[in-house]
Amino acid sequence: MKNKINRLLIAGALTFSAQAVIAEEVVNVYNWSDYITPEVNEEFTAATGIKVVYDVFDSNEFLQSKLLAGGSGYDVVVPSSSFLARQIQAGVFQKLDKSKLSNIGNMWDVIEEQVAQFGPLNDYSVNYMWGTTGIGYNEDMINERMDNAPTSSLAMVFDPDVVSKFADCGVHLLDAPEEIIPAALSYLGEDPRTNDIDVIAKAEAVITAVRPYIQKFHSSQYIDALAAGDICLVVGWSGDIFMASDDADDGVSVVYSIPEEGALMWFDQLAIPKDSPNAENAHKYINWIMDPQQIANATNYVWYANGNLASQPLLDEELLNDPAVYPTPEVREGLYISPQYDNKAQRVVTRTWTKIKTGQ
Ligand code: N2P
Repeated sequence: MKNKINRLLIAGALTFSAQAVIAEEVVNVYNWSDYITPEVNEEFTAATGIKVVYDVFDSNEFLQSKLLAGGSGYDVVVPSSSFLARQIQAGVFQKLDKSKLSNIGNMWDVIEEQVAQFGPLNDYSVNYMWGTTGIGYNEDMINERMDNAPTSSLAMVFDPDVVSKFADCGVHLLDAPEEIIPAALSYLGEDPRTNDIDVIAKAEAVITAVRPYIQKFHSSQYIDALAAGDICLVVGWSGDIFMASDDADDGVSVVYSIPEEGALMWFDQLAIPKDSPNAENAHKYINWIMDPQQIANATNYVWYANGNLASQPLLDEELLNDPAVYPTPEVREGLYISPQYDNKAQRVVTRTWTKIKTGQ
């Protein structure tokens, strides 16, 4: 009897330590909200035994403050290219070990070339998804308030005579200074990528003039709010607006338009912080995401284009053929990439944004 109890205790201890070993196999991923289908992570765990601890954010600035503080504990993070370029310079990231990325050949050179404009990003990262920043609106609510509203122009949000008509149905702007300030400049016909602080000041004037009509600066709540008919207009991210359209309540029609004045085309990149606790697993995770079927499943779910050429035959045709998701070369001509601010312009942009938001 006693022996039996001992055996049970030993068996229990063994089970416990075996679990402890399994529990050590994790990858800590920090990605944008509403940007994946859960099966991608579940199937990764089923295939590798590595648990995915998945946290989300909705702001590059927020991610950056965690990375610069160090010791974030994350193994894989997803900054946008302009931010990633600065973070690489600040020494936050390790180079990818491409010998561990057997799926690297699936990536799309067109996107790699775009990303390379920001610096040696392809040594440190691979593309997750990319998209545009444009206008999302509720068709009926806009039509009720204005005949022939300029729905494909940034006048929708930056012309006080226009946006004031929509203030009562709810207008959101992204809380993303490095996207909204360039948008205001492109509305003015100025270079959206400028570092000239006198030109940046013109954006401040534009946004300040419409500030009374903006209900909120926020970068994720607009998905549900648009879908429920709680807001009627947003400057937001392409796939998020498609998602709102897809999820919309009965009778709610949500539309995305790429502004005719030009729109930002951004690239979100998978990268491994230098202090990643599980860099080996991080490489396995990134390689999994580069599997054409996995990233196709994610794109088919979130409606963002990805940088994986081999995934294209696996995408819903509706997505691949939609120029608002995969812009045609003509549409692409109207798109610009993020500004790269020097320190001075950066400080001005940050200060300007606080001033705009707080109204001081
Ligand atoms: C997904 C947000 C897209 C990321 N919800 C914008 N860089």
